[in-house]
Amino acid sequence: MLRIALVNMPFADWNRPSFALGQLSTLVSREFDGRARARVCYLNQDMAEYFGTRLYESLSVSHDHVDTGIGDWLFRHLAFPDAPDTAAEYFQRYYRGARWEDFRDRILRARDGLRGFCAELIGRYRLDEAAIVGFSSMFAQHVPSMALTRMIKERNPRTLVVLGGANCEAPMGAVVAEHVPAVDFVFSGPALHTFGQFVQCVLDGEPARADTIPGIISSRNCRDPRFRTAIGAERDIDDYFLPDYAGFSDALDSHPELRRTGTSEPMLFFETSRGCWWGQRSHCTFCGLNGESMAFRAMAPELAVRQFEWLLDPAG
Ligand code: B12
Ligand code: SF4
Repeated sequence: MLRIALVNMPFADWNRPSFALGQLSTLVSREFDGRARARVCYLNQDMAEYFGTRLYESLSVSHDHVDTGIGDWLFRHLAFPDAPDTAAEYFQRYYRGARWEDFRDRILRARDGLRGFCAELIGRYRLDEAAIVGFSSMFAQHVPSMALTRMIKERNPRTLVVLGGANCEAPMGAVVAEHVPAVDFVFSGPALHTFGQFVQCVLDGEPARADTIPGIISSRNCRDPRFRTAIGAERDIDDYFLPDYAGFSDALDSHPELRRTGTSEPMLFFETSRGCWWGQRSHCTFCGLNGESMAFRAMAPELAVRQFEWLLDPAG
């Protein structure tokens, strides 16, 4: 049985599941039943407890912090240990003055303990024993994912580490494949076809065969324009994937402190459309979606209703 760990890193909100990882987990059970098993691991909730719920909430959503890149900066020394420390320059540029003194102390203390805590989490979730570890990267999850990737590879170089999500869509994904050797494959754009194809390559003992699949980028194919600028083939939205939320509810159960001390309420997602109705006519200048994933696609209404029924009564 191929063991796959799908990881949601900080600074994803602690109170929401990763819809992407939930879908990919369902894909694995649907297409590889008995041959591969996926589990979604909410390390962001462990990290929320580590930082303290209120500080974590503010680091992940407040514009005081989202705009300073602090989520990525905090994990920089673990992802790129050979790079010189930038704490002095960073705090010269951001969080200057007496108003931020306590915050700076708290952040530096938290940063000092991150290596030990990440090592503990790798052990707790047995990430170095998985055949494949997949990270979903949106916004400030990028460097935290690379940090853990590096630490997993140090423990077990045979674990295949892959990265996908909004931060990996072409042309960003190719740059990661080129410059971050610890990441074996990067998934650009939709992955409901490509991830299954990749798992099949691994089951066949030929992971490098994935280099021939548009939407999957490695250090070998990243300079070839056919792969560098490609996104994965789209799966019909009416090919219905209920997300696997089991890992999310387990994580909430094992971190009651978050609900007790946080200001956010847990919530679940549903998907009834993809792309953007507005953007396909008039693309906003600050938008992170590219032209290829912009076309609006709506789910058949009866499937949307079935999804709501499932959300309201998952056992029914
Ligand atoms: C829903 C949504 C939200 C929700 C929920 C976010 C959440 N925590 O899950 C809310 C409203 C809370 C939100 C908030 C924010 N969001 Co938002 N959000 C979206 C939106 C509309 C959809 C994301 C989604 O779930 N799609 C459905 C899933 C299934 O698609 P997906 O994530 O792309 O996953 C597919 C592939 O990428 C791939 N994949 C993904 N992960 C992985 C992992 C592996 C291993 C593999 C193989 C493949 C893979 O496979 C999936 C299936 O095909 C996108 C825009 C968009 N249409 O994509 C913006 C978007 C992701 N958000 C964005 C931003 C910037 C933010 C904020 C930072 C805004 C802010 N300044 O506060 C916050 C961050 C909140 C936080 N800390 O978590 C940007 C991200 C840019 C970037 N490069 O990362 C996007 C792309 C919007 C944009 N126009 O630029 N967001
Ligand atoms: S930012 Fe992008 S996704 Fe949002 S409305 Fe504008 S075009 Fe659509």
